[in-house]
Amino acid sequence: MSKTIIISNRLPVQLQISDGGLTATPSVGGLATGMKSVHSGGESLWIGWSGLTEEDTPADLESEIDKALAKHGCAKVNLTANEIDGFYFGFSNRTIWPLFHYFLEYTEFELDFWNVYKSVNQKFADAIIEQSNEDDTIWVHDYQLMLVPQMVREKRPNTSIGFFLHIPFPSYEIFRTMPWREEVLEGLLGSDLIGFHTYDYERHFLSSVRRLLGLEVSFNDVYQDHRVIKVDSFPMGIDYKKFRDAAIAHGKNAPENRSDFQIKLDDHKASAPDTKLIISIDRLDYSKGIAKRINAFEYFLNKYPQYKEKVRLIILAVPSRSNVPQYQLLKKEIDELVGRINGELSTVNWTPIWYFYRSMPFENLIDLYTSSDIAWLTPLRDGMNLVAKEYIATRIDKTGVLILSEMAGSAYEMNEALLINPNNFEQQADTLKQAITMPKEEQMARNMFLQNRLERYNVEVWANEFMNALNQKSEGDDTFVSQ
Ligand code: GDG
Repeated sequence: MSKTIIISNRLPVQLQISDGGLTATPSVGGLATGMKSVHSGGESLWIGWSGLTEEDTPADLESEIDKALAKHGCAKVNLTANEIDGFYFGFSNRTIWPLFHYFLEYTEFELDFWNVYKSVNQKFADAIIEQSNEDDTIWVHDYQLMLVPQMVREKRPNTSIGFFLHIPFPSYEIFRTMPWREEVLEGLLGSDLIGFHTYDYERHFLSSVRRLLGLEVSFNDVYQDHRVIKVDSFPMGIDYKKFRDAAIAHGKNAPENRSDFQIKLDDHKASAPDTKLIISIDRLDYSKGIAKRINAFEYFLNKYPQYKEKVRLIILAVPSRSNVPQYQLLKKEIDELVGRINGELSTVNWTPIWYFYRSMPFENLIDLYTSSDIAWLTPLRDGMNLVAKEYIATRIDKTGVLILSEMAGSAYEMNEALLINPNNFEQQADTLKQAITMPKEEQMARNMFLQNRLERYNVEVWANEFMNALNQKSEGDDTFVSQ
């Protein structure tokens, strides 16, 4: 029986080794949820790195780990600490991530990183070959594994292979600076279907294929060596029901069942009922524009001083890639900015910024979404940005204002939000004022459209549409004869 093979850098399962033994818990990320409809019922296998390096895996637990993963339909690729350094912290996060988010100044073109990236991609491809049959369908995810489709194609010329990129694909002018640009494009073109979040990313990719490889591109088909590769956009949705149900349950919570965090938020509201809460939630990443947002907040308070003591910015910055120097510098910059602004502007009754550098449990994330009046998300570049969608999904009474950067992929589908250019402080200050003073009826009218769309195009629909397009592609006879 044919099955679906999903491949991503990390498995959707968290392994923990302690004195009590081994535990494997499913992770609750967006990708894992979205793939539920694809990854279920024993007809699929998910291949990825377990999160434990070879050095950290006790030899006597090896088979126990394999068994624990198999229970979740997963199989692991073993990686050494050195490989993680070069492949993940190196090429993926010091070359591809900054380049694809237009941070050329942070991009490092290191031959050593590239070589490890190639060899680790080969490891993933080998694991796929070993665990799959010719008639299986393969879905590869994201920028860490861009060479895998071609590596699998070499051994499996007739297998159906899909690839989805979760981050932006940059314009040709940016992409062309990479020394290994042709190899990366060739790697991706091993797929039958290549998916992006937006039409713009798709267009950028096709332009690079045409100009760097000289291949024929017609509409959204690429013609290569008697093969036709389909390129399309599939904007990723969220698990709408999960967020909505959590918000409804949250609203019904008896006061004694409130989380400690919610009690603090409620106390704050009770003591300052006129104060508007603005939230921003991101991984601590330079692409998310957190430092600029804090500067823009200071600008806003100086431009409209009447809002001092009337607004509070809550920043949740989730630790991320702290081995990469750029992330360490950013952490320092944000610590200092928050300290300076709070030091300069705080009063006995008011601290302008509450800053949390940690990951919060899902329950507290819902506390934040449901307690805030405004969500302010200002990425400088972002493939999609799911936080924007999650915030809207949790607004049960349809109130709440979303201010969203037009540089986020989600902005293309969220026109009713207040869209801003994150580099324009003047515009952001005025938009914050607009959000603070927006009548409830207007908030509700905007959010009604947003919620309807999010409910319809949820993450399951996203996964199914991609799989259907891939299956249709392999059913159709679209090999071509070159002239
Ligand atoms: C990449 C692309 C694209 C955040 N803080 C906490 C927490 N979260 C959850 C959110 C959301 C997810 O993490 C973040 O997703 P984003 O889409 O905002 O951003 P990236 O992590 O950069 O994801 C992005 C995405 O892939 C999907 O293709 O949208 O553009 O960069 O789901 O809820 N969850 C919990 N505690 C936290 O403190 N539990």
